[in-house]
Amino acid sequence: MYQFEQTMRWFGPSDPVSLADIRQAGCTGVVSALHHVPNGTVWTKEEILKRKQVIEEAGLTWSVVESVPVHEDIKTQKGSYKQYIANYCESIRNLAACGIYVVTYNFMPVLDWTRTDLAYTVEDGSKALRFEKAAMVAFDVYMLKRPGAEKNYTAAELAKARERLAAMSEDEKKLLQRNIIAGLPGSEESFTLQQFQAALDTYAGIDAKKLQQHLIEFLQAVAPVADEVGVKLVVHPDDPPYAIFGLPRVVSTAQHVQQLFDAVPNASNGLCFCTGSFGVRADNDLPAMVLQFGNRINFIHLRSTQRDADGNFYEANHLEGDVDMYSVVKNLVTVMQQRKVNLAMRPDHGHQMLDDLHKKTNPGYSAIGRLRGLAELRGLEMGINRSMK
Ligand code: CS2
Ligand code: MN
Repeated sequence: MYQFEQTMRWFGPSDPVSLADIRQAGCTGVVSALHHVPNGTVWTKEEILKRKQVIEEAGLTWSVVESVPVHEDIKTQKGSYKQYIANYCESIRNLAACGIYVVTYNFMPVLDWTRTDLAYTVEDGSKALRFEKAAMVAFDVYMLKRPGAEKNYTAAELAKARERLAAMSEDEKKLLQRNIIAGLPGSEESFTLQQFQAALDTYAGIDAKKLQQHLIEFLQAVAPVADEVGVKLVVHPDDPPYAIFGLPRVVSTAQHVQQLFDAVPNASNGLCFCTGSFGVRADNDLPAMVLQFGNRINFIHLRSTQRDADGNFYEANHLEGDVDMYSVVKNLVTVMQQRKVNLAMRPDHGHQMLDDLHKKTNPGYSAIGRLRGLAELRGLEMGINRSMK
């Protein structure tokens, strides 16, 4: 019987959630990255082994890297991008030499995952991450004042954003700005307004077609190296899975993903199946995507989101919200039996709840909310496994 390898993300020694906590949550592995190594720099064997040793001393395995970040120059094909690609290949070789074989990355321009509210109180009093459309538009058009931003929105959306802005205090505006561009856990960038606009400007003339071509060329350079050393590269989908700030998006839909596999068929070219990211779009059929990409899924993020008619969403409890978690897990269980592999899975984010409400935590990455998610998910998996016998 093949099962999820249960993991949690660990941000390294400064993470308020300890490796001992992660072990007590029932995990056997962790997902980690060398966040102190500047984006674009080679991950040396020495640094990798140092982190690996700390993890193993706690009785855990370093199962997956999330992420080796892709430098902006690679996405835009500017500056020293060829050097950065060579460095990326070197990091892959070094990870394999240290016995780490799954490497996550994303190809989102400028910003990693984006939310407007990091402490949205849900009905039961726990706190969740939320993306509110009107707040996003207000920031883009009236605070950042991105040239031409109005063209990306309808008159009704703009009116709503103006109303939203007028109701915000100065402190609330500062907080909104911080939430959007100061960098969420795991992202490698943090910006002031000016820096952010300058970063957006580097994408002038790069549409989705061009960005996709850059991703394909990146994979064409890196995948042969990954194939050779036995590393699986897994792309994390765009979060949210549609254009923001007028930036192109290329990993938001089943069609995008299929195009990547068609263009770069190498065995190492794989997917991090993140239900919380893909699930924000109603036109992504998640259980069907598991079957379509079953052979390419080499890492799994399980979480759910709840959409509303206005284009807002918040992170729901793992078994609630819009994601049909039962069908997703059932299909993943089937894929694992067919492929005869245990795939690493992590509960992706969780609510801030119970004691964690009084602690300083990384938004989305508090211990108890993720423990709740993981516990529910492993119960679901066990029930499915038993009933399939
Ligand atoms: C986020 C990101 O949704 C998520 O998992 O926490 O940090 C994500 O891990 C990265 O974009 C992957 O490269
Ligand atoms: Mn994810």
